Amino acid sequence: MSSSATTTGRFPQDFLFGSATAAYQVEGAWNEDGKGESIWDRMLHEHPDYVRDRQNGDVSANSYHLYKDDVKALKELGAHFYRFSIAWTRIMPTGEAHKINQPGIDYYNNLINELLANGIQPMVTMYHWDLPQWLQDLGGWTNPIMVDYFEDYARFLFERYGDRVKWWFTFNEPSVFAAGYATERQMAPSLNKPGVGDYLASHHVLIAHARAYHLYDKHYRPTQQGKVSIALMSNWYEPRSDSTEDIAASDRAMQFSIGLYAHPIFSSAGDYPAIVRELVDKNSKAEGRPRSRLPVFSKDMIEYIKGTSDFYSLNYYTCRLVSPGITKHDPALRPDAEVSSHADPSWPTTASEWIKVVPWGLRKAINWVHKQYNGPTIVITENGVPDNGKLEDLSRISYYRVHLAEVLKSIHEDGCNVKGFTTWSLLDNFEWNSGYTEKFGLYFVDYSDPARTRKAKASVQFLKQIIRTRELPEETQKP
Ligand code: GBE
Repeated sequence: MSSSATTTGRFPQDFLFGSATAAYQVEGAWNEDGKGESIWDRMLHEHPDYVRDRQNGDVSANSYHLYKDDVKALKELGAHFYRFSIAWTRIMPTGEAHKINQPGIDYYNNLINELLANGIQPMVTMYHWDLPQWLQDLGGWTNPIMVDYFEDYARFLFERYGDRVKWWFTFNEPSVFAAGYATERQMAPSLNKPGVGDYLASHHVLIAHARAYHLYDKHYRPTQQGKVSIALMSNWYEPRSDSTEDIAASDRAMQFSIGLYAHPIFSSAGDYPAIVRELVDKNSKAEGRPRSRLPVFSKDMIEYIKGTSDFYSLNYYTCRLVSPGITKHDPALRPDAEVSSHADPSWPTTASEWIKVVPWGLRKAINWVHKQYNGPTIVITENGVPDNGKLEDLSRISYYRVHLAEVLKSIHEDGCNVKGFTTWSLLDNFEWNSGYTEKFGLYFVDYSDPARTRKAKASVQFLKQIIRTRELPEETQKP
């Protein structure tokens, strides 16, 4: 008998299941009804060669027009919530709060109302990478004035939607989108200022996050009673061996990829992790710079940022083995981390180059967060894998089976406070630099059909049963 259900128990009564998307990846309608231009619109219109199939999000799954179909899909799945993002440029075409776009506001009102009418809670990401180009022209996240613009935007969202939206994420994966300031041809804005642009952007993003949190806390929480968090890419970096060097490399990898963002917010000390401060300062000095490439928070700012999240939002996809050295491919492992990373050749591969199936890495990541940050409530805000294009997505079923089993272990055996799980993604969508070649959806989207019809893959029935019964089916049982 190989039942994970009997060995690891069930998902608690209050555990929530849902699915996620992001505006640029699904909405399409990139210039309709007054929407402004975002940095992804600009970058991919100018440089189609940055994307494997030279496609972009202009039309995508057309959720701007087909959101009712998306809600039907969520309903069929039995999802408790839908995590979607708002395109800043739909609400404020330039990013400026005195120029608002009513059709954009209506769109999210309609989506939110449709979700609630179907018993599905909206979870809203304010920023999933699509900055208004107008703000990028001012320097984007490298300019501290962005903190004010983001606060204006957050205020508007709380004001207009907070009566119905009770779950907010300020940012999705700052470690990933800050890489747009460090690299070329990948993330927008493709600024290629490694070790400078990415830290500067991250610094201002952390302050902007804290501003939005305090704004909510002070002015909206008393009446709206919701929660605010920030979604952090939280892949696991396993030491390559049990040598002290490799264990130290693993710690550095975790501190540079996660701690850089989580430590200022979730730790009791606040501020950047000591090892990050130490290494970037040391390297900046060795380079002959007059100051560190990693900006410094004042004492007041450290206090201001500390504690600004109501729970920990954990995105997990995969794992790497690490030892001392340098990594080129993983932007979260900046050269300052002095870490070299590899996938173990024995790990099962997937339709995505970078995702290897390493479910125990999820359990380790959850436990790491639990220990580092005093046992916060954790919601898994993304987990998923692309398939090979067939409706019988057995590889996705087995990916979720093994990852959900690790979530159960982290709850029942490790005592971690995990309260929710989110599949990435509801729909086949625009997968950034991979275009439409990587299909992460529980629902197939027919991109050859202008109607963009959605069809449930086999994993929908599998997940639906888990959501209904709160337990993992036997391995032998057909989904
Ligand atoms: C998340 O990011 C995003 O939140 C979501 O928008 C995205 O669709 C989803 O995951 C799936 O990717 O040289 O093969 O290693 C790695 C994931 C490219 C962050 C993969 C780009 C991870 C950033 C290329 N990475 N991705 S390589």
